[in-house]
Amino acid sequence: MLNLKNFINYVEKRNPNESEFLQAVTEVVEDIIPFLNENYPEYETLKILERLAEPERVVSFRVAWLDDSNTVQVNRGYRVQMNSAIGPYKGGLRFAPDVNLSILKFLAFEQVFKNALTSLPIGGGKGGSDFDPKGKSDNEIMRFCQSFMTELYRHIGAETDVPAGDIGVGTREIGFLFGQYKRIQNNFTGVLTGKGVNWGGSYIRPEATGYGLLYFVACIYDYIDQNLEGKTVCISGAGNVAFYAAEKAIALGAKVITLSNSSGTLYDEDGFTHEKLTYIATLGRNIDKFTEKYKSSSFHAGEKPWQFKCDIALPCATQNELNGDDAKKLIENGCKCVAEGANMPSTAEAITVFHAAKVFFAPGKAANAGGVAVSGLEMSQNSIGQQWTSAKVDTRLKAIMENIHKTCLRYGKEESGYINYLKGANIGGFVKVAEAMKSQGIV
Ligand code: NDP
Ligand code: 2IT
Repeated sequence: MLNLKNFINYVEKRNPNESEFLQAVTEVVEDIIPFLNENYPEYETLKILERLAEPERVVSFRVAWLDDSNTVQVNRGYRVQMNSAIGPYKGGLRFAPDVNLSILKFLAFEQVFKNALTSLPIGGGKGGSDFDPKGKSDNEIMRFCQSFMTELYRHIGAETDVPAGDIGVGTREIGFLFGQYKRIQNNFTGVLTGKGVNWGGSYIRPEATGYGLLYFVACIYDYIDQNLEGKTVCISGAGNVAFYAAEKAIALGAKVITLSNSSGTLYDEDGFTHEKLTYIATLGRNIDKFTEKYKSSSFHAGEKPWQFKCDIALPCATQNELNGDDAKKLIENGCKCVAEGANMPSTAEAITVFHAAKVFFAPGKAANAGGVAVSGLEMSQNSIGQQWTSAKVDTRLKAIMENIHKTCLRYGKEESGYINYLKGANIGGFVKVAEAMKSQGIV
């Protein structure tokens, strides 16, 4: 019998000082080990869990580049190729000053389960750099991306490893990375997703994570015979995921009252509208300027959104942005549903609070899988040399999110009737990857 404590100690010993990676592994094995002891005892001798917690390959490399004042800058680039049992490694690239191996390993580990849940043939990976894009010129971003790809290109490929965006990496960066890959390899191929729609990208990819998150939340409410009409929503972040989550929430009849970034939280008691969101998009990171135009709003410097009364909370910024105290505050204020647009935004303490209060808690690996799902659809379109309409991609995205919701119900429904979405997602993702690993032998 596998023992939870022993396994966590084993992972901790092998990966010292990697707190985020340990947190992500713990969050999964707490559900997997009891399930596995009961249903798949043979996986212990096959060391399936030990293998899942060990990246197939990690590359780390120097990225040197010249800034606009002709000063040499040195950053560190990484790619964590976690698991390829069900398809080529797939997952985003993050450019942010706090990027380190622990963060990329946690993200790559989560990605393995998330990608399996989409039901598409994609393995898990993640990469990035400690490069800080804030305040950099377009030319600096381009030179950094070119230098980064000049090493990364030898480790990736349309059927090997297909990176995409994440924090600090959007269509502009994917463009510079793609241009450099094509120049080095002399090959126009689907080696990255999140490309522009007129050069190989898929419609709906920018919207996919936020839209998919709301399709998942709509499934949760549909399950209890309700809808989102009139529900109050707090969102954190003001980037790709947060923005399109807000847009879709509003379209589904909800009232979105917050957005945020690392400087603070923007609150609008009247709720954001499509017009207000369009205006926010023009403000860049200066979302506090919104209050000058809209008197119903206020900016709360240095604060998080979780103090405001809402029915639904959607953390869409970064890991560990919602702690145990925030969770308690949300519950006190009547919040009934928390769905993660970001990866691992809730701390372990916060998740314990949500489960104890029996609120719906949808983990990122299920709720934010829409982004990578449409990336998978972009890979399909590239490989057959076609581009599908927005309507077709959106319909497929919705079906994928509904299917993930069904998987969560299948493996996460408890005797009391409470749906433990975390357990459902962990087991649902695990079963597919573990069976593939077993079939492929000891590798
Ligand atoms: P963006 O770079 O577009 O936006 C990130 C947003 O989060 C910004 O508003 C940023 O504020 C805020 N933020 C980032 N770090 C912090 C921090 N430490 N404290 C407070 N706010 C912070 O990234 P995305 O929207 O793409 O990603 C957001 C989250 O969603 C991440 O966890 C990512 O892994 C996850 N995700 C992304 C997917 C995608 O397709 N893009 C798919 C699935 C998940 P500021 O500008 O001030 O830093
Ligand atoms: O966390 C994620 O799922 C992403 N950043 C998207 C990955 C992808 O390959 O589209």
